[in-house]
Amino acid sequence: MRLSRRQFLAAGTVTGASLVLPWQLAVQRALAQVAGGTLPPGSIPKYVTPLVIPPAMPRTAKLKVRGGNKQIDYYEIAVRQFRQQILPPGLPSTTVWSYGSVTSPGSLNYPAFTIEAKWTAPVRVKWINQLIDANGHYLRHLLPIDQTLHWANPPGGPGGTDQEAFDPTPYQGPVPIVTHLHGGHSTQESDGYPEAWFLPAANNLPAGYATVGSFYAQFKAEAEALYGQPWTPGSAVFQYDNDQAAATMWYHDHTLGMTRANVYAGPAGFYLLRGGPGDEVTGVLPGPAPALGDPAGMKYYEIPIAIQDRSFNADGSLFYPDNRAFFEGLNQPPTQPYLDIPFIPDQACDGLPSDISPIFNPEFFGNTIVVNGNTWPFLEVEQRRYRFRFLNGCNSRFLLLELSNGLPFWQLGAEGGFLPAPVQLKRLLLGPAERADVIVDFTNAPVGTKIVLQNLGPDEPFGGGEPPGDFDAADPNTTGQVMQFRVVPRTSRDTSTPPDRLVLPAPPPLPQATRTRQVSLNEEDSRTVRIRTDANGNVVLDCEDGEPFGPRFALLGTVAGDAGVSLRWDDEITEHPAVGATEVWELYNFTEDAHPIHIHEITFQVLERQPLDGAARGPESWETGRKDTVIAYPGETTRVKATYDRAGLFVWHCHIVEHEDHEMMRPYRIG
Ligand SMILES: [Cu+2]
Repeated sequence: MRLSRRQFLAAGTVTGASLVLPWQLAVQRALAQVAGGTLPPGSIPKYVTPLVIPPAMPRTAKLKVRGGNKQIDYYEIAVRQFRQQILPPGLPSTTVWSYGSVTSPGSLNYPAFTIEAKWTAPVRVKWINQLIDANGHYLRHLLPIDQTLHWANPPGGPGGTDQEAFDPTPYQGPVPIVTHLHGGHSTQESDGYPEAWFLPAANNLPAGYATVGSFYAQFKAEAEALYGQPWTPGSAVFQYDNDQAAATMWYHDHTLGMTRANVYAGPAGFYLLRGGPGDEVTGVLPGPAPALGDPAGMKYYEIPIAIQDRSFNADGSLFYPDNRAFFEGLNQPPTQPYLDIPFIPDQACDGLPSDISPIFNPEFFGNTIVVNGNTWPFLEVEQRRYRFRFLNGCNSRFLLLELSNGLPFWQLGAEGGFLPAPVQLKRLLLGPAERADVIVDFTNAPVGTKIVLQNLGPDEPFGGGEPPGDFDAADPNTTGQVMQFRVVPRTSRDTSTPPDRLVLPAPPPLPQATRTRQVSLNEEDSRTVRIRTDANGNVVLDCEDGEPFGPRFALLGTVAGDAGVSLRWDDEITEHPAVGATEVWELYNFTEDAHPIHIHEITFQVLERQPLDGAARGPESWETGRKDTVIAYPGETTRVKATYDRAGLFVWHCHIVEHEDHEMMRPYRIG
């Protein structure tokens, strides 16, 4: 039996490395090269482009708060399409999307400029969808969009949005967007709810298309009443109170069923919240970070670093797969070995239609590493301490970072603010959407040293553990490298405190939990497509003796007895904490992979993890602060505790965005 990449991994997990059979080794070798577009990653020169340090996003205005003397930082930020040199000079530029201030055209960049926010000072953003051309006509998506998922579905028209469609062709219409502030403590209408998307105000929107998602009108009315600023067509006005602890946040698209493609095309940026009791560090942190009004040539010692995997074509365009065969490591017929099964809406077994989407890939691994918008950049670092805010901005890839000269990371914080104390780490594990606020001390690294930030995570789904025993590390020639640090002499005195002497503000203790919820992570194979592998290695339909084709999708749900109950995006809400309630959520992972689970609106404390048949263990040292995303390992229950303090409709989901887009997301309601 041929194993899919996922099944192979599961077999590896169960049997252990010592029992690998020869044919499995062949599969392993085949996996060593990550498939992608027509530009071979090995042909891209490394460490020729300096790291871009995203400047602070320019404000549009300062506004007075209604009935108060507080000021609001006001931004008008649009998503636009443009070309950027992501590959090194000499190679073609790439068409991407990103955010930029409409009142400062030079601010359009992938990744987006950083929004700098101050504790309790509100930030208001008018998010504008400007995915239109010079004639005001809508732009099509850069990437193939599968319409058979439960997705935004503008062609469904008003009343037919946010549903599955049965059209197997890629979507060619105007692009819906809605922005989520990841880590935000937002009112529901400002959270970027996946069904609150909006199309651009193009002058050729197709007749009959819905221009907004099913929750847009309600949230528009609520936000206009709250903030007094109208939502004009093609936009939404969100306001962020910034009343939570200082933290490394980021903003990115969250549209139902197409987040993977919207984010892969580029729109994402850092949002750094500073000040308040959560930022009261005893000692001096390395800085400064980019700020508004900085003179040219300013030196920065606090730098955000967004790591993403991408694949490219020879013409510089982004590659993202356009058919399910890619995920299976197969071809499309007639090229052998091929995947030849019926897809939605064609008939499969038992007289029933297929339930497998034709374009969608259950995960995606790029073969090139992009850091702050460039492939494999370098950064000159002085012989001093630096503060880096790492973000794993990959779609599916878990990163396991290590410095090639053995320098340690001092991790100070995670998604929800500072840890109780700095922790020294040789390796930094980051699941998709996780952040690590770290200090690296280059003081004693000799001038001229070239240090590679390496990635030892796998080029495939992560199940926990360390290489080489538990999995093969990423290809050391490509995805095993992230960026390079080049040590140069110090140009000024380093006034920062050695990391082991920093005293960090401990997160305030959470009250006793009043309720424990059991929720589940599940995976399903096809119910109507059964397959076998023929003598030529082709995977074909076999309704008589075949095995279920899979995976169809991963899901969240509840727990009954010792089994997961899978629920879909549009099933009734099952999680509704009371306003102010403190709850423990037990995340039962019944799948074969680790999933980074993100709960919107709150930050949680990771209490412990427990194998389904074993003893509990406490959180990792770097998980002892507040977090908003946690790795739930296969075959384990992960317990997280939070106070659900603000009423509203929010979501929780897996941040492998391919999973999130295809049912591994659930709404939940506070109050
Ligand atoms: Cu997942």
